[in-house]
Amino acid sequence: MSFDTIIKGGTVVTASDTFKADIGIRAGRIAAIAEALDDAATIIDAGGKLVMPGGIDSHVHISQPGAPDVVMAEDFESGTIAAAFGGNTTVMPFCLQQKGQTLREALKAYHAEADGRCHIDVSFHLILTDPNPGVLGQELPALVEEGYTSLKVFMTYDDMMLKDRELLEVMAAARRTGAFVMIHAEGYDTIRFLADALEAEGKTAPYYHGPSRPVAVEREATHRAISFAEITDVPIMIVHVSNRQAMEEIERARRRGLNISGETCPQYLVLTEEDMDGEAMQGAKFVCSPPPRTTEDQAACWEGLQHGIFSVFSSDHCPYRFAEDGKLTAKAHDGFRWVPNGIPGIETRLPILFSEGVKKGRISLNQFVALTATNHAKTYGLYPKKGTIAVGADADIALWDPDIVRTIRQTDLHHGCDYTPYEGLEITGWPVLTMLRGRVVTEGDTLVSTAPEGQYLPRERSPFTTGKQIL
Ligand code: DUC
Ligand code: ZN
Ligand code: ZN
Repeated sequence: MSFDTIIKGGTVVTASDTFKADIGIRAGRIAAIAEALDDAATIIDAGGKLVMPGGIDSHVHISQPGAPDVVMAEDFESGTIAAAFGGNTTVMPFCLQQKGQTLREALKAYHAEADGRCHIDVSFHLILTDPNPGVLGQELPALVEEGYTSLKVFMTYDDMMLKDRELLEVMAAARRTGAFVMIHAEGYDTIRFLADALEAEGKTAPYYHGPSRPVAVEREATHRAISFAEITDVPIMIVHVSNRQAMEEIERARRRGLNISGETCPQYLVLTEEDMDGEAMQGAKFVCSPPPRTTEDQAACWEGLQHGIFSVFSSDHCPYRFAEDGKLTAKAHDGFRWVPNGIPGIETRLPILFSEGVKKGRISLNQFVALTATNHAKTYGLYPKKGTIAVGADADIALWDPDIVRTIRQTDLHHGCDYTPYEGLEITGWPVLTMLRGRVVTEGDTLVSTAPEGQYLPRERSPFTTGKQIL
């Protein structure tokens, strides 16, 4: 039996097992896993390496329109290249419906940006900002059938927030259609109330972004979202959870038998509120929402990852340059509330979790794979085509050197942003080769992929919505 490629002599890691094996790849898929395979056009020596499913980052923002004077520092070409260098083979950006737009108009614009430019596979979640009867009654059911099976809603931001009644209507529509709902849980009015008070006291520096969105703001919104999910009987994912109290809301809801999932991100493991304090607007480099918290909240997020309260670990890559078209607009100098929310992380998500998690003994290798690939594929309807190493799965694979020591430096990264909030962080373990459907995309510091081979992935409904729960 001959193969296009054999990955030879590595240690294969899945969400459940770790074992020595060769992997035979044919026509872009894994065709065999065995003790020893021979006979292939290409043999890749994986001796001393970990052979893991390519990462799936189910929470990234790419080419997302924002305020008129602000430009997102990433397009689909740079974003998917950076993701590949960071060991990923699929990313799931959001397609933002702007107020007054139909979902189809928003999708048309995003596909025009993405199609033909991606170096790894891509699939869109929808962001609903205008859930009118046409959107919920006609567009959404049709789009779910076409494979746009997840959506995000916001409980804050002037141009995105939904009122409580609208959140309930979206959840009810999700129940009818089988769409899976992701929630940005921070309360609009609580933030406005606190931000107004801080501004009145002249507290306008980026540091005050944190005090304007304290833990109670996130906890209250998380509790409200979970209550709405209970009332409408839908499973939901609380995204980018930053602290113990919000995590405990999810834990309590689960104990009551509710189907509530949670996600956390690198910024809540290695950054704190102190990072937003700095001279000359430096703190703006760390402004994201929810904001980074305390070391105690970091410990809580680790517990959430260890105990399965958080089933997915995503980057929430949302990059803006430290420049006039990003973090430093004229208005941003006037006050923290105008600093664009979001930080880059698409390339550093996996190394940070590997180094801080696996290498420091906080999580196992198998938990690493589950949290960064398998659970994303399962949750969002891509499994078993994506997210695992198994016969028949796409040959989306990352080879890792588990012992290489590197320091995160902006100058070494490939993302479109001009800084990294993780500058100087020492990392042990880094992906050294990323393969998409059997073709090498990146190797070491080299972009091997010359033409963008990434495909758009329509998805099945989440098993959370169909009752076939598999996590
Ligand atoms: N929410 C996100 O998911 N990303 C960046 C900013 C935000 O508020
Ligand atoms: Zn959000
Ligand atoms: Zn996000």
